[in-house]
Amino acid sequence: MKKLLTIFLVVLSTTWIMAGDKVAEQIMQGYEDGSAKKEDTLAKLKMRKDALAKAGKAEEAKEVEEMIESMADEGDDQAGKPSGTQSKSKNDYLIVDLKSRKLTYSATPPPDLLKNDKYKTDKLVMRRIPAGTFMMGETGKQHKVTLTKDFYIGVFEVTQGQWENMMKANPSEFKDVGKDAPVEQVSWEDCQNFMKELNGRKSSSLAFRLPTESEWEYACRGGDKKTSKGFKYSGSGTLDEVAWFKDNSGGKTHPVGKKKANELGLYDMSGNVWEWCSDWFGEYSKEPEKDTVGAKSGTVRILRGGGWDCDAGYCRSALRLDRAPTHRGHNVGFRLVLPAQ
Ligand SMILES: [Ca+2]
Repeated sequence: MKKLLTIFLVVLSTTWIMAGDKVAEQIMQGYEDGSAKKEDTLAKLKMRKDALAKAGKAEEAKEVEEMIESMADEGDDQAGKPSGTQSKSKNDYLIVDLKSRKLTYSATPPPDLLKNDKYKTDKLVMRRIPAGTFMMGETGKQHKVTLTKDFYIGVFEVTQGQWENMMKANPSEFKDVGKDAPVEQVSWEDCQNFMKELNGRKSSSLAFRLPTESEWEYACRGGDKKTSKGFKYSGSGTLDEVAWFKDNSGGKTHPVGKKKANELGLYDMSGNVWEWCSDWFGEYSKEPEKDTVGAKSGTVRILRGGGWDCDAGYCRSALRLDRAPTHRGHNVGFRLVLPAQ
């Protein structure tokens, strides 16, 4: 009996040490939800790092060290400061807990955004896009569009992990790529069901939806003149820097957030998977427009951005594609929008 108990205790303590990431994650959670100060969080992370190093967990200790470094690199304007001292950009980022539907606002992206899988599975990270005006459509045929309201848009395409969290199933063809790869084989109508689930089937104030085509292109182009650098693709004139497409994808999707972000910190707007927009397809107006929502009715919905199997030309920020709302493809996914309050 005593021997069994000893084994149990050894297993228990080993498990605790193995869960290095989990402990660091819990420490970070307090910082992200604003209940812990930056200096206290840093001190706790340093203690955790030392404990891991002592226990011979060099790899885990290094991960925590990286979290500490990226936090130290941040400016002072961020979540975790007492209210009243935050700048008006305190709501630049929104972190959605997919299980509890809790929304947490922050001035900065999570320091471990690209390193911690939870932001690509159990949580959803969105960026606030300020209202503004831009030139929409193909060069030479552009028309002026003004978006009068700020909105949040996912920094990543919706992933297989996030889809599974809501729908308890994964329709994707490329399951082997991982839970952090974009969900595909989802129709426009499937996406509506996902959003119903996320928004809550009962009374709820959540209003996640697909981006309108103009919101999508505005975000893809990096916003208005103040922020956009006018690239041909989202975030670069060189597609390989920012996108998975025919020439570099190896015939499959890739985990989100592995290429360079665009001017607004959004990943994979060009390439990886095509992204559904809310609009019915319609011809553009030649006149300036505001808050466009597409044709009043139709038979095909808009897709944007190109996918892993596309030639570069299909990944241009201006390129439009349309498909029936029931269409499912192994190169078609989506990202979410939430109107800003
Ligand atoms: Ca994409």
